[in-house]
Amino acid sequence: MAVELRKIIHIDMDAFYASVEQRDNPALRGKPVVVGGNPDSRGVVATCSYEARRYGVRSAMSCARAYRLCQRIVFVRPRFDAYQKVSQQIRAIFHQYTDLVEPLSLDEAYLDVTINKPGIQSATWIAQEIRQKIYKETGLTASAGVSYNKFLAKIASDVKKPDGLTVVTPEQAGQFIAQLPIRRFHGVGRVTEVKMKWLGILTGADLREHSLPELEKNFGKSGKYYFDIARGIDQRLVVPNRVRKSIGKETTLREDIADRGQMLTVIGALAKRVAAMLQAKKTSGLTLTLKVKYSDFQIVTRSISCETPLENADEILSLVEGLLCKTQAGEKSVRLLGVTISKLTTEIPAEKIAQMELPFPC
Ligand code: DCP
Ligand code: MG
Repeated sequence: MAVELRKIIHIDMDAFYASVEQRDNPALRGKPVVVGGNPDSRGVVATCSYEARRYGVRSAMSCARAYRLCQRIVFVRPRFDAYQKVSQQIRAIFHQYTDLVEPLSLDEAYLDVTINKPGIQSATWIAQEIRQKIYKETGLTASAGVSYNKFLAKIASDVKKPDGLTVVTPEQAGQFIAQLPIRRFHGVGRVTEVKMKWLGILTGADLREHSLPELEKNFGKSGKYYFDIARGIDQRLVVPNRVRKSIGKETTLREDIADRGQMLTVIGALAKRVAAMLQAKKTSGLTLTLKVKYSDFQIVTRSISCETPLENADEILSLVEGLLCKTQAGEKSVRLLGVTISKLTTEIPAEKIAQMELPFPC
């Protein structure tokens, strides 16, 4: 029986925040630009222009380190409203083609265009049209990956960044996956990468040589996922407008940090991103959770519930410091930080919110 293959596009804006800054301030064009904190404080790089990447600057690196790598870097503060606006513009373009749009962040989404509104046969053609429309309407470039599942489309969108398009056909998939270093596989984090290398798995081809029982023995439930993706199999659907139970953001730090001030800067950036996401979803939430993963990989979470819904970064920040104090962060160094808002008001009827008398454990 012939299996009908899907047509999936993954779109990701190039150096998103930095490109918006360069667009809006011509003096920044062609220059190494970092969006984030200050080089003389404990700021962290949210992102940087491709000019800055040539010097080795990367997201999540401390701004001080970025400055050491390139002293010509111009440091710019983020303007979330501007990013939000572009995000709405690109989503409107996606919906001209399909409502099967699954946004992953402000600048990134999956589209299932197997059946699409204009009735275009070629997903590659659609991806090119979308990239052109994005450029015309926003003045910004996006890269796209086109394939028959999410896994391949996402990796493909990264291949010719910036301003590129990569197609992986079913015929090409085997070869494409075989040469991929395993760290490029979505879902393979730093820990798994180390373990895979220890097992002699460096590329997709190596992964493919391991049997399902072997992979399950070493990676538990994820073993089946790795087994499948090594063969180009990924059945995950593009799920539009997921009903979210929480909105959060976490970041694995490029280097472990032990300084609380530095942690608060990272948390501040996370709080701003979470607040922007809450605004985009027109929601707010009653519970704030801080997640901390120490250098020894132990994970702890600390939560606080409020009477009135949290919706902006300042409200989140004012509470999150207290939560950090309830962890051992600082005594122990930290490799990951996360901020999540749950009990979203969109899930709770308005009259219930008014009645609620939640404890305020502070
Ligand atoms: N971002 C952030 N902190 C991070 C990673 C990302 O604040 N640790 C923000 C800034 C980015 C945006 O999210 O501009 C999108 O993230 P991407 O990973 O897509 O990175 P970019 O769009 O900046 O660059 P690329 O061209 O590699 O996609
Ligand atoms: Mg991007």
